[in-house]
Amino acid sequence: METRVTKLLQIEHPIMQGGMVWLSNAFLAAAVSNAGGLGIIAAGNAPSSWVLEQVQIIKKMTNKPFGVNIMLLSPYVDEVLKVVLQERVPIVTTGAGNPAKYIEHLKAVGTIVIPVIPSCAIAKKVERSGADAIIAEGTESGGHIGELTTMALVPKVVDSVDIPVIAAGGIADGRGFVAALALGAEGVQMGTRFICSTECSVADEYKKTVIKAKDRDTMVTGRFTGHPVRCIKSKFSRNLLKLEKDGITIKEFEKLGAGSLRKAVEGNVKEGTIMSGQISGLVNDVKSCQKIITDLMDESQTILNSLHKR
Ligand code: TUI
Repeated sequence: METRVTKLLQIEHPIMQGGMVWLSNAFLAAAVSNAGGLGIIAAGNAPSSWVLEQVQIIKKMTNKPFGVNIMLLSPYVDEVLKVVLQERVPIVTTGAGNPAKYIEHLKAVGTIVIPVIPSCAIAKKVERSGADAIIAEGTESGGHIGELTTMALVPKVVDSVDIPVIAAGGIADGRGFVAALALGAEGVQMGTRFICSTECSVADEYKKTVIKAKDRDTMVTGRFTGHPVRCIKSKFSRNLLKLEKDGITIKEFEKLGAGSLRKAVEGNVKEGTIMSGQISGLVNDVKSCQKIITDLMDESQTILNSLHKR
């Protein structure tokens, strides 16, 4: 399938893998890129030495395009940016903030810049600042989220900008992919689906928790901090929400939350934060990135054919 997104990124399928903090490393990203999608390494809160190492690994694992996601709340943003510029990373996505001031530096070395945005106002701002495309991410997503649903956000963003729009949030199969195309998106980004891939190095307990999750098993903590996070309900996250309601301060909240994602990623799902999207309820198996992408494209073709027949 060819769209402006496949042409811009020079990839076979308009499918990107979300830059998930502590989950999206070079091994996952290389698997997605080798399967014809766009793999993305998440810089997250890691120092630039880790990002450099991951970029060097992925360059050995694939000749295909790949990206790095810069999480703008990270204390290491400036040093990560330096590594990304030095290494001539082909594509950069950004999250958790407005990347306007970084765009011209990245574009100056030929990097394609695709910010993740939660609203039309920010979409327009980053388009004016020179973004090549945008990822419109609905509140169904895992991790740090905006307020609008994918269904309400994507068509509105499509109408508000001229650059290509990639839909994210609540997409895990061919049905979601075709729906995103119907909303005017020219590609999708998926996170949760790729957590449950053979190549994702997260602990098995994390994958099992996503697979076990039903439709209503995610919750949002930290709304009062201005940085709400969607995760799977657990003893830890329920307790965090209770403390929030009891009037804990932002500082105390952040102290409790710090390091909790990493704990879960390493297998301590009881005391950790299991970031995952609402679509966890639809993800029922672990399969290779190649199979995730081929199955999704096959399902989409079947749906599109049946629509034509109606
Ligand atoms: O960034 C994400 N997902 C993330 S980041 C993350 S690490 C984290 N952990 C705890 C608290 C906060 C972050 C885990 N998951 N997705 C992309 C995304 N970007 N979602 C929302 C946004 C966003 C929000 C505000 C993008 C731009 C923005 O701009 C506000 C402004 O300053 O104009």
